[in-house]
Amino acid sequence: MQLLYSPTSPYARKVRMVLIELGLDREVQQIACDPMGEAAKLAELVAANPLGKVPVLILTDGLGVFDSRVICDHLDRLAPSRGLIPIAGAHRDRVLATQALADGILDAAFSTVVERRRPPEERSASWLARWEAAIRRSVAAMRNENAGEAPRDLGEIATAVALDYLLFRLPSLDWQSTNPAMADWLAGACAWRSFGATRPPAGV
Ligand SMILES: N[C@@H](CCC(=O)N[C@@H](CS)C(=O)NCC(=O)O)C(=O)O
Repeated sequence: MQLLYSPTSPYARKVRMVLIELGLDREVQQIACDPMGEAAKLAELVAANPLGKVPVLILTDGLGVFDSRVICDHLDRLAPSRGLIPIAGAHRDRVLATQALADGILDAAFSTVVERRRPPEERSASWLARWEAAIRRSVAAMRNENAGEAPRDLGEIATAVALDYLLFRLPSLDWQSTNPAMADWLAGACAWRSFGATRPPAGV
């Protein structure tokens, strides 16, 4: 299997953390690509995912599996003994809803990053304000037990990825000062091996 990813993509980071936590990282060749780069260099990416987005997992039969939630579900079924997604019941709903909240923060944050790169006269102040409000409400809604030595489930992985992406790309939001409990939780999550091994490169 191959994973097309970008080192700065938080959605790809979630998948890469899942690979490590499930002990599958050696079975998947990870190939870096820039989805926002030159169209001519993206033939392999768009062949695997017509949306032109990373991450994409290319299975041994050539099928491109996307998006990150579908990839995580696929990988989790390959390693049922570890299991990051509960098989059924209210616990499953909670884990998947936690992932959805974290991914929703990423959607708003990624849109903000892209919007801020446009010329000032083309930026939409109303969309930027709407995304910021959604991020602030969503971080305020986050709850977690103390971070253990390793993530308990996919919801915890997605939460750590989303909060760290905000620090990486939108530090001026300063979500920590209004959410100190989640800041403490993230400080604990920083010790996870999968978190440290997938940090985005500085200065990109
Ligand atoms: N919902 C998708 C989002 C993936 C996504 O937006 N990836 C970004 C990189 S962080 C991308 O490839 N963007 C390229 C584009 O929007 O054209 C997932 O969970 O995989």
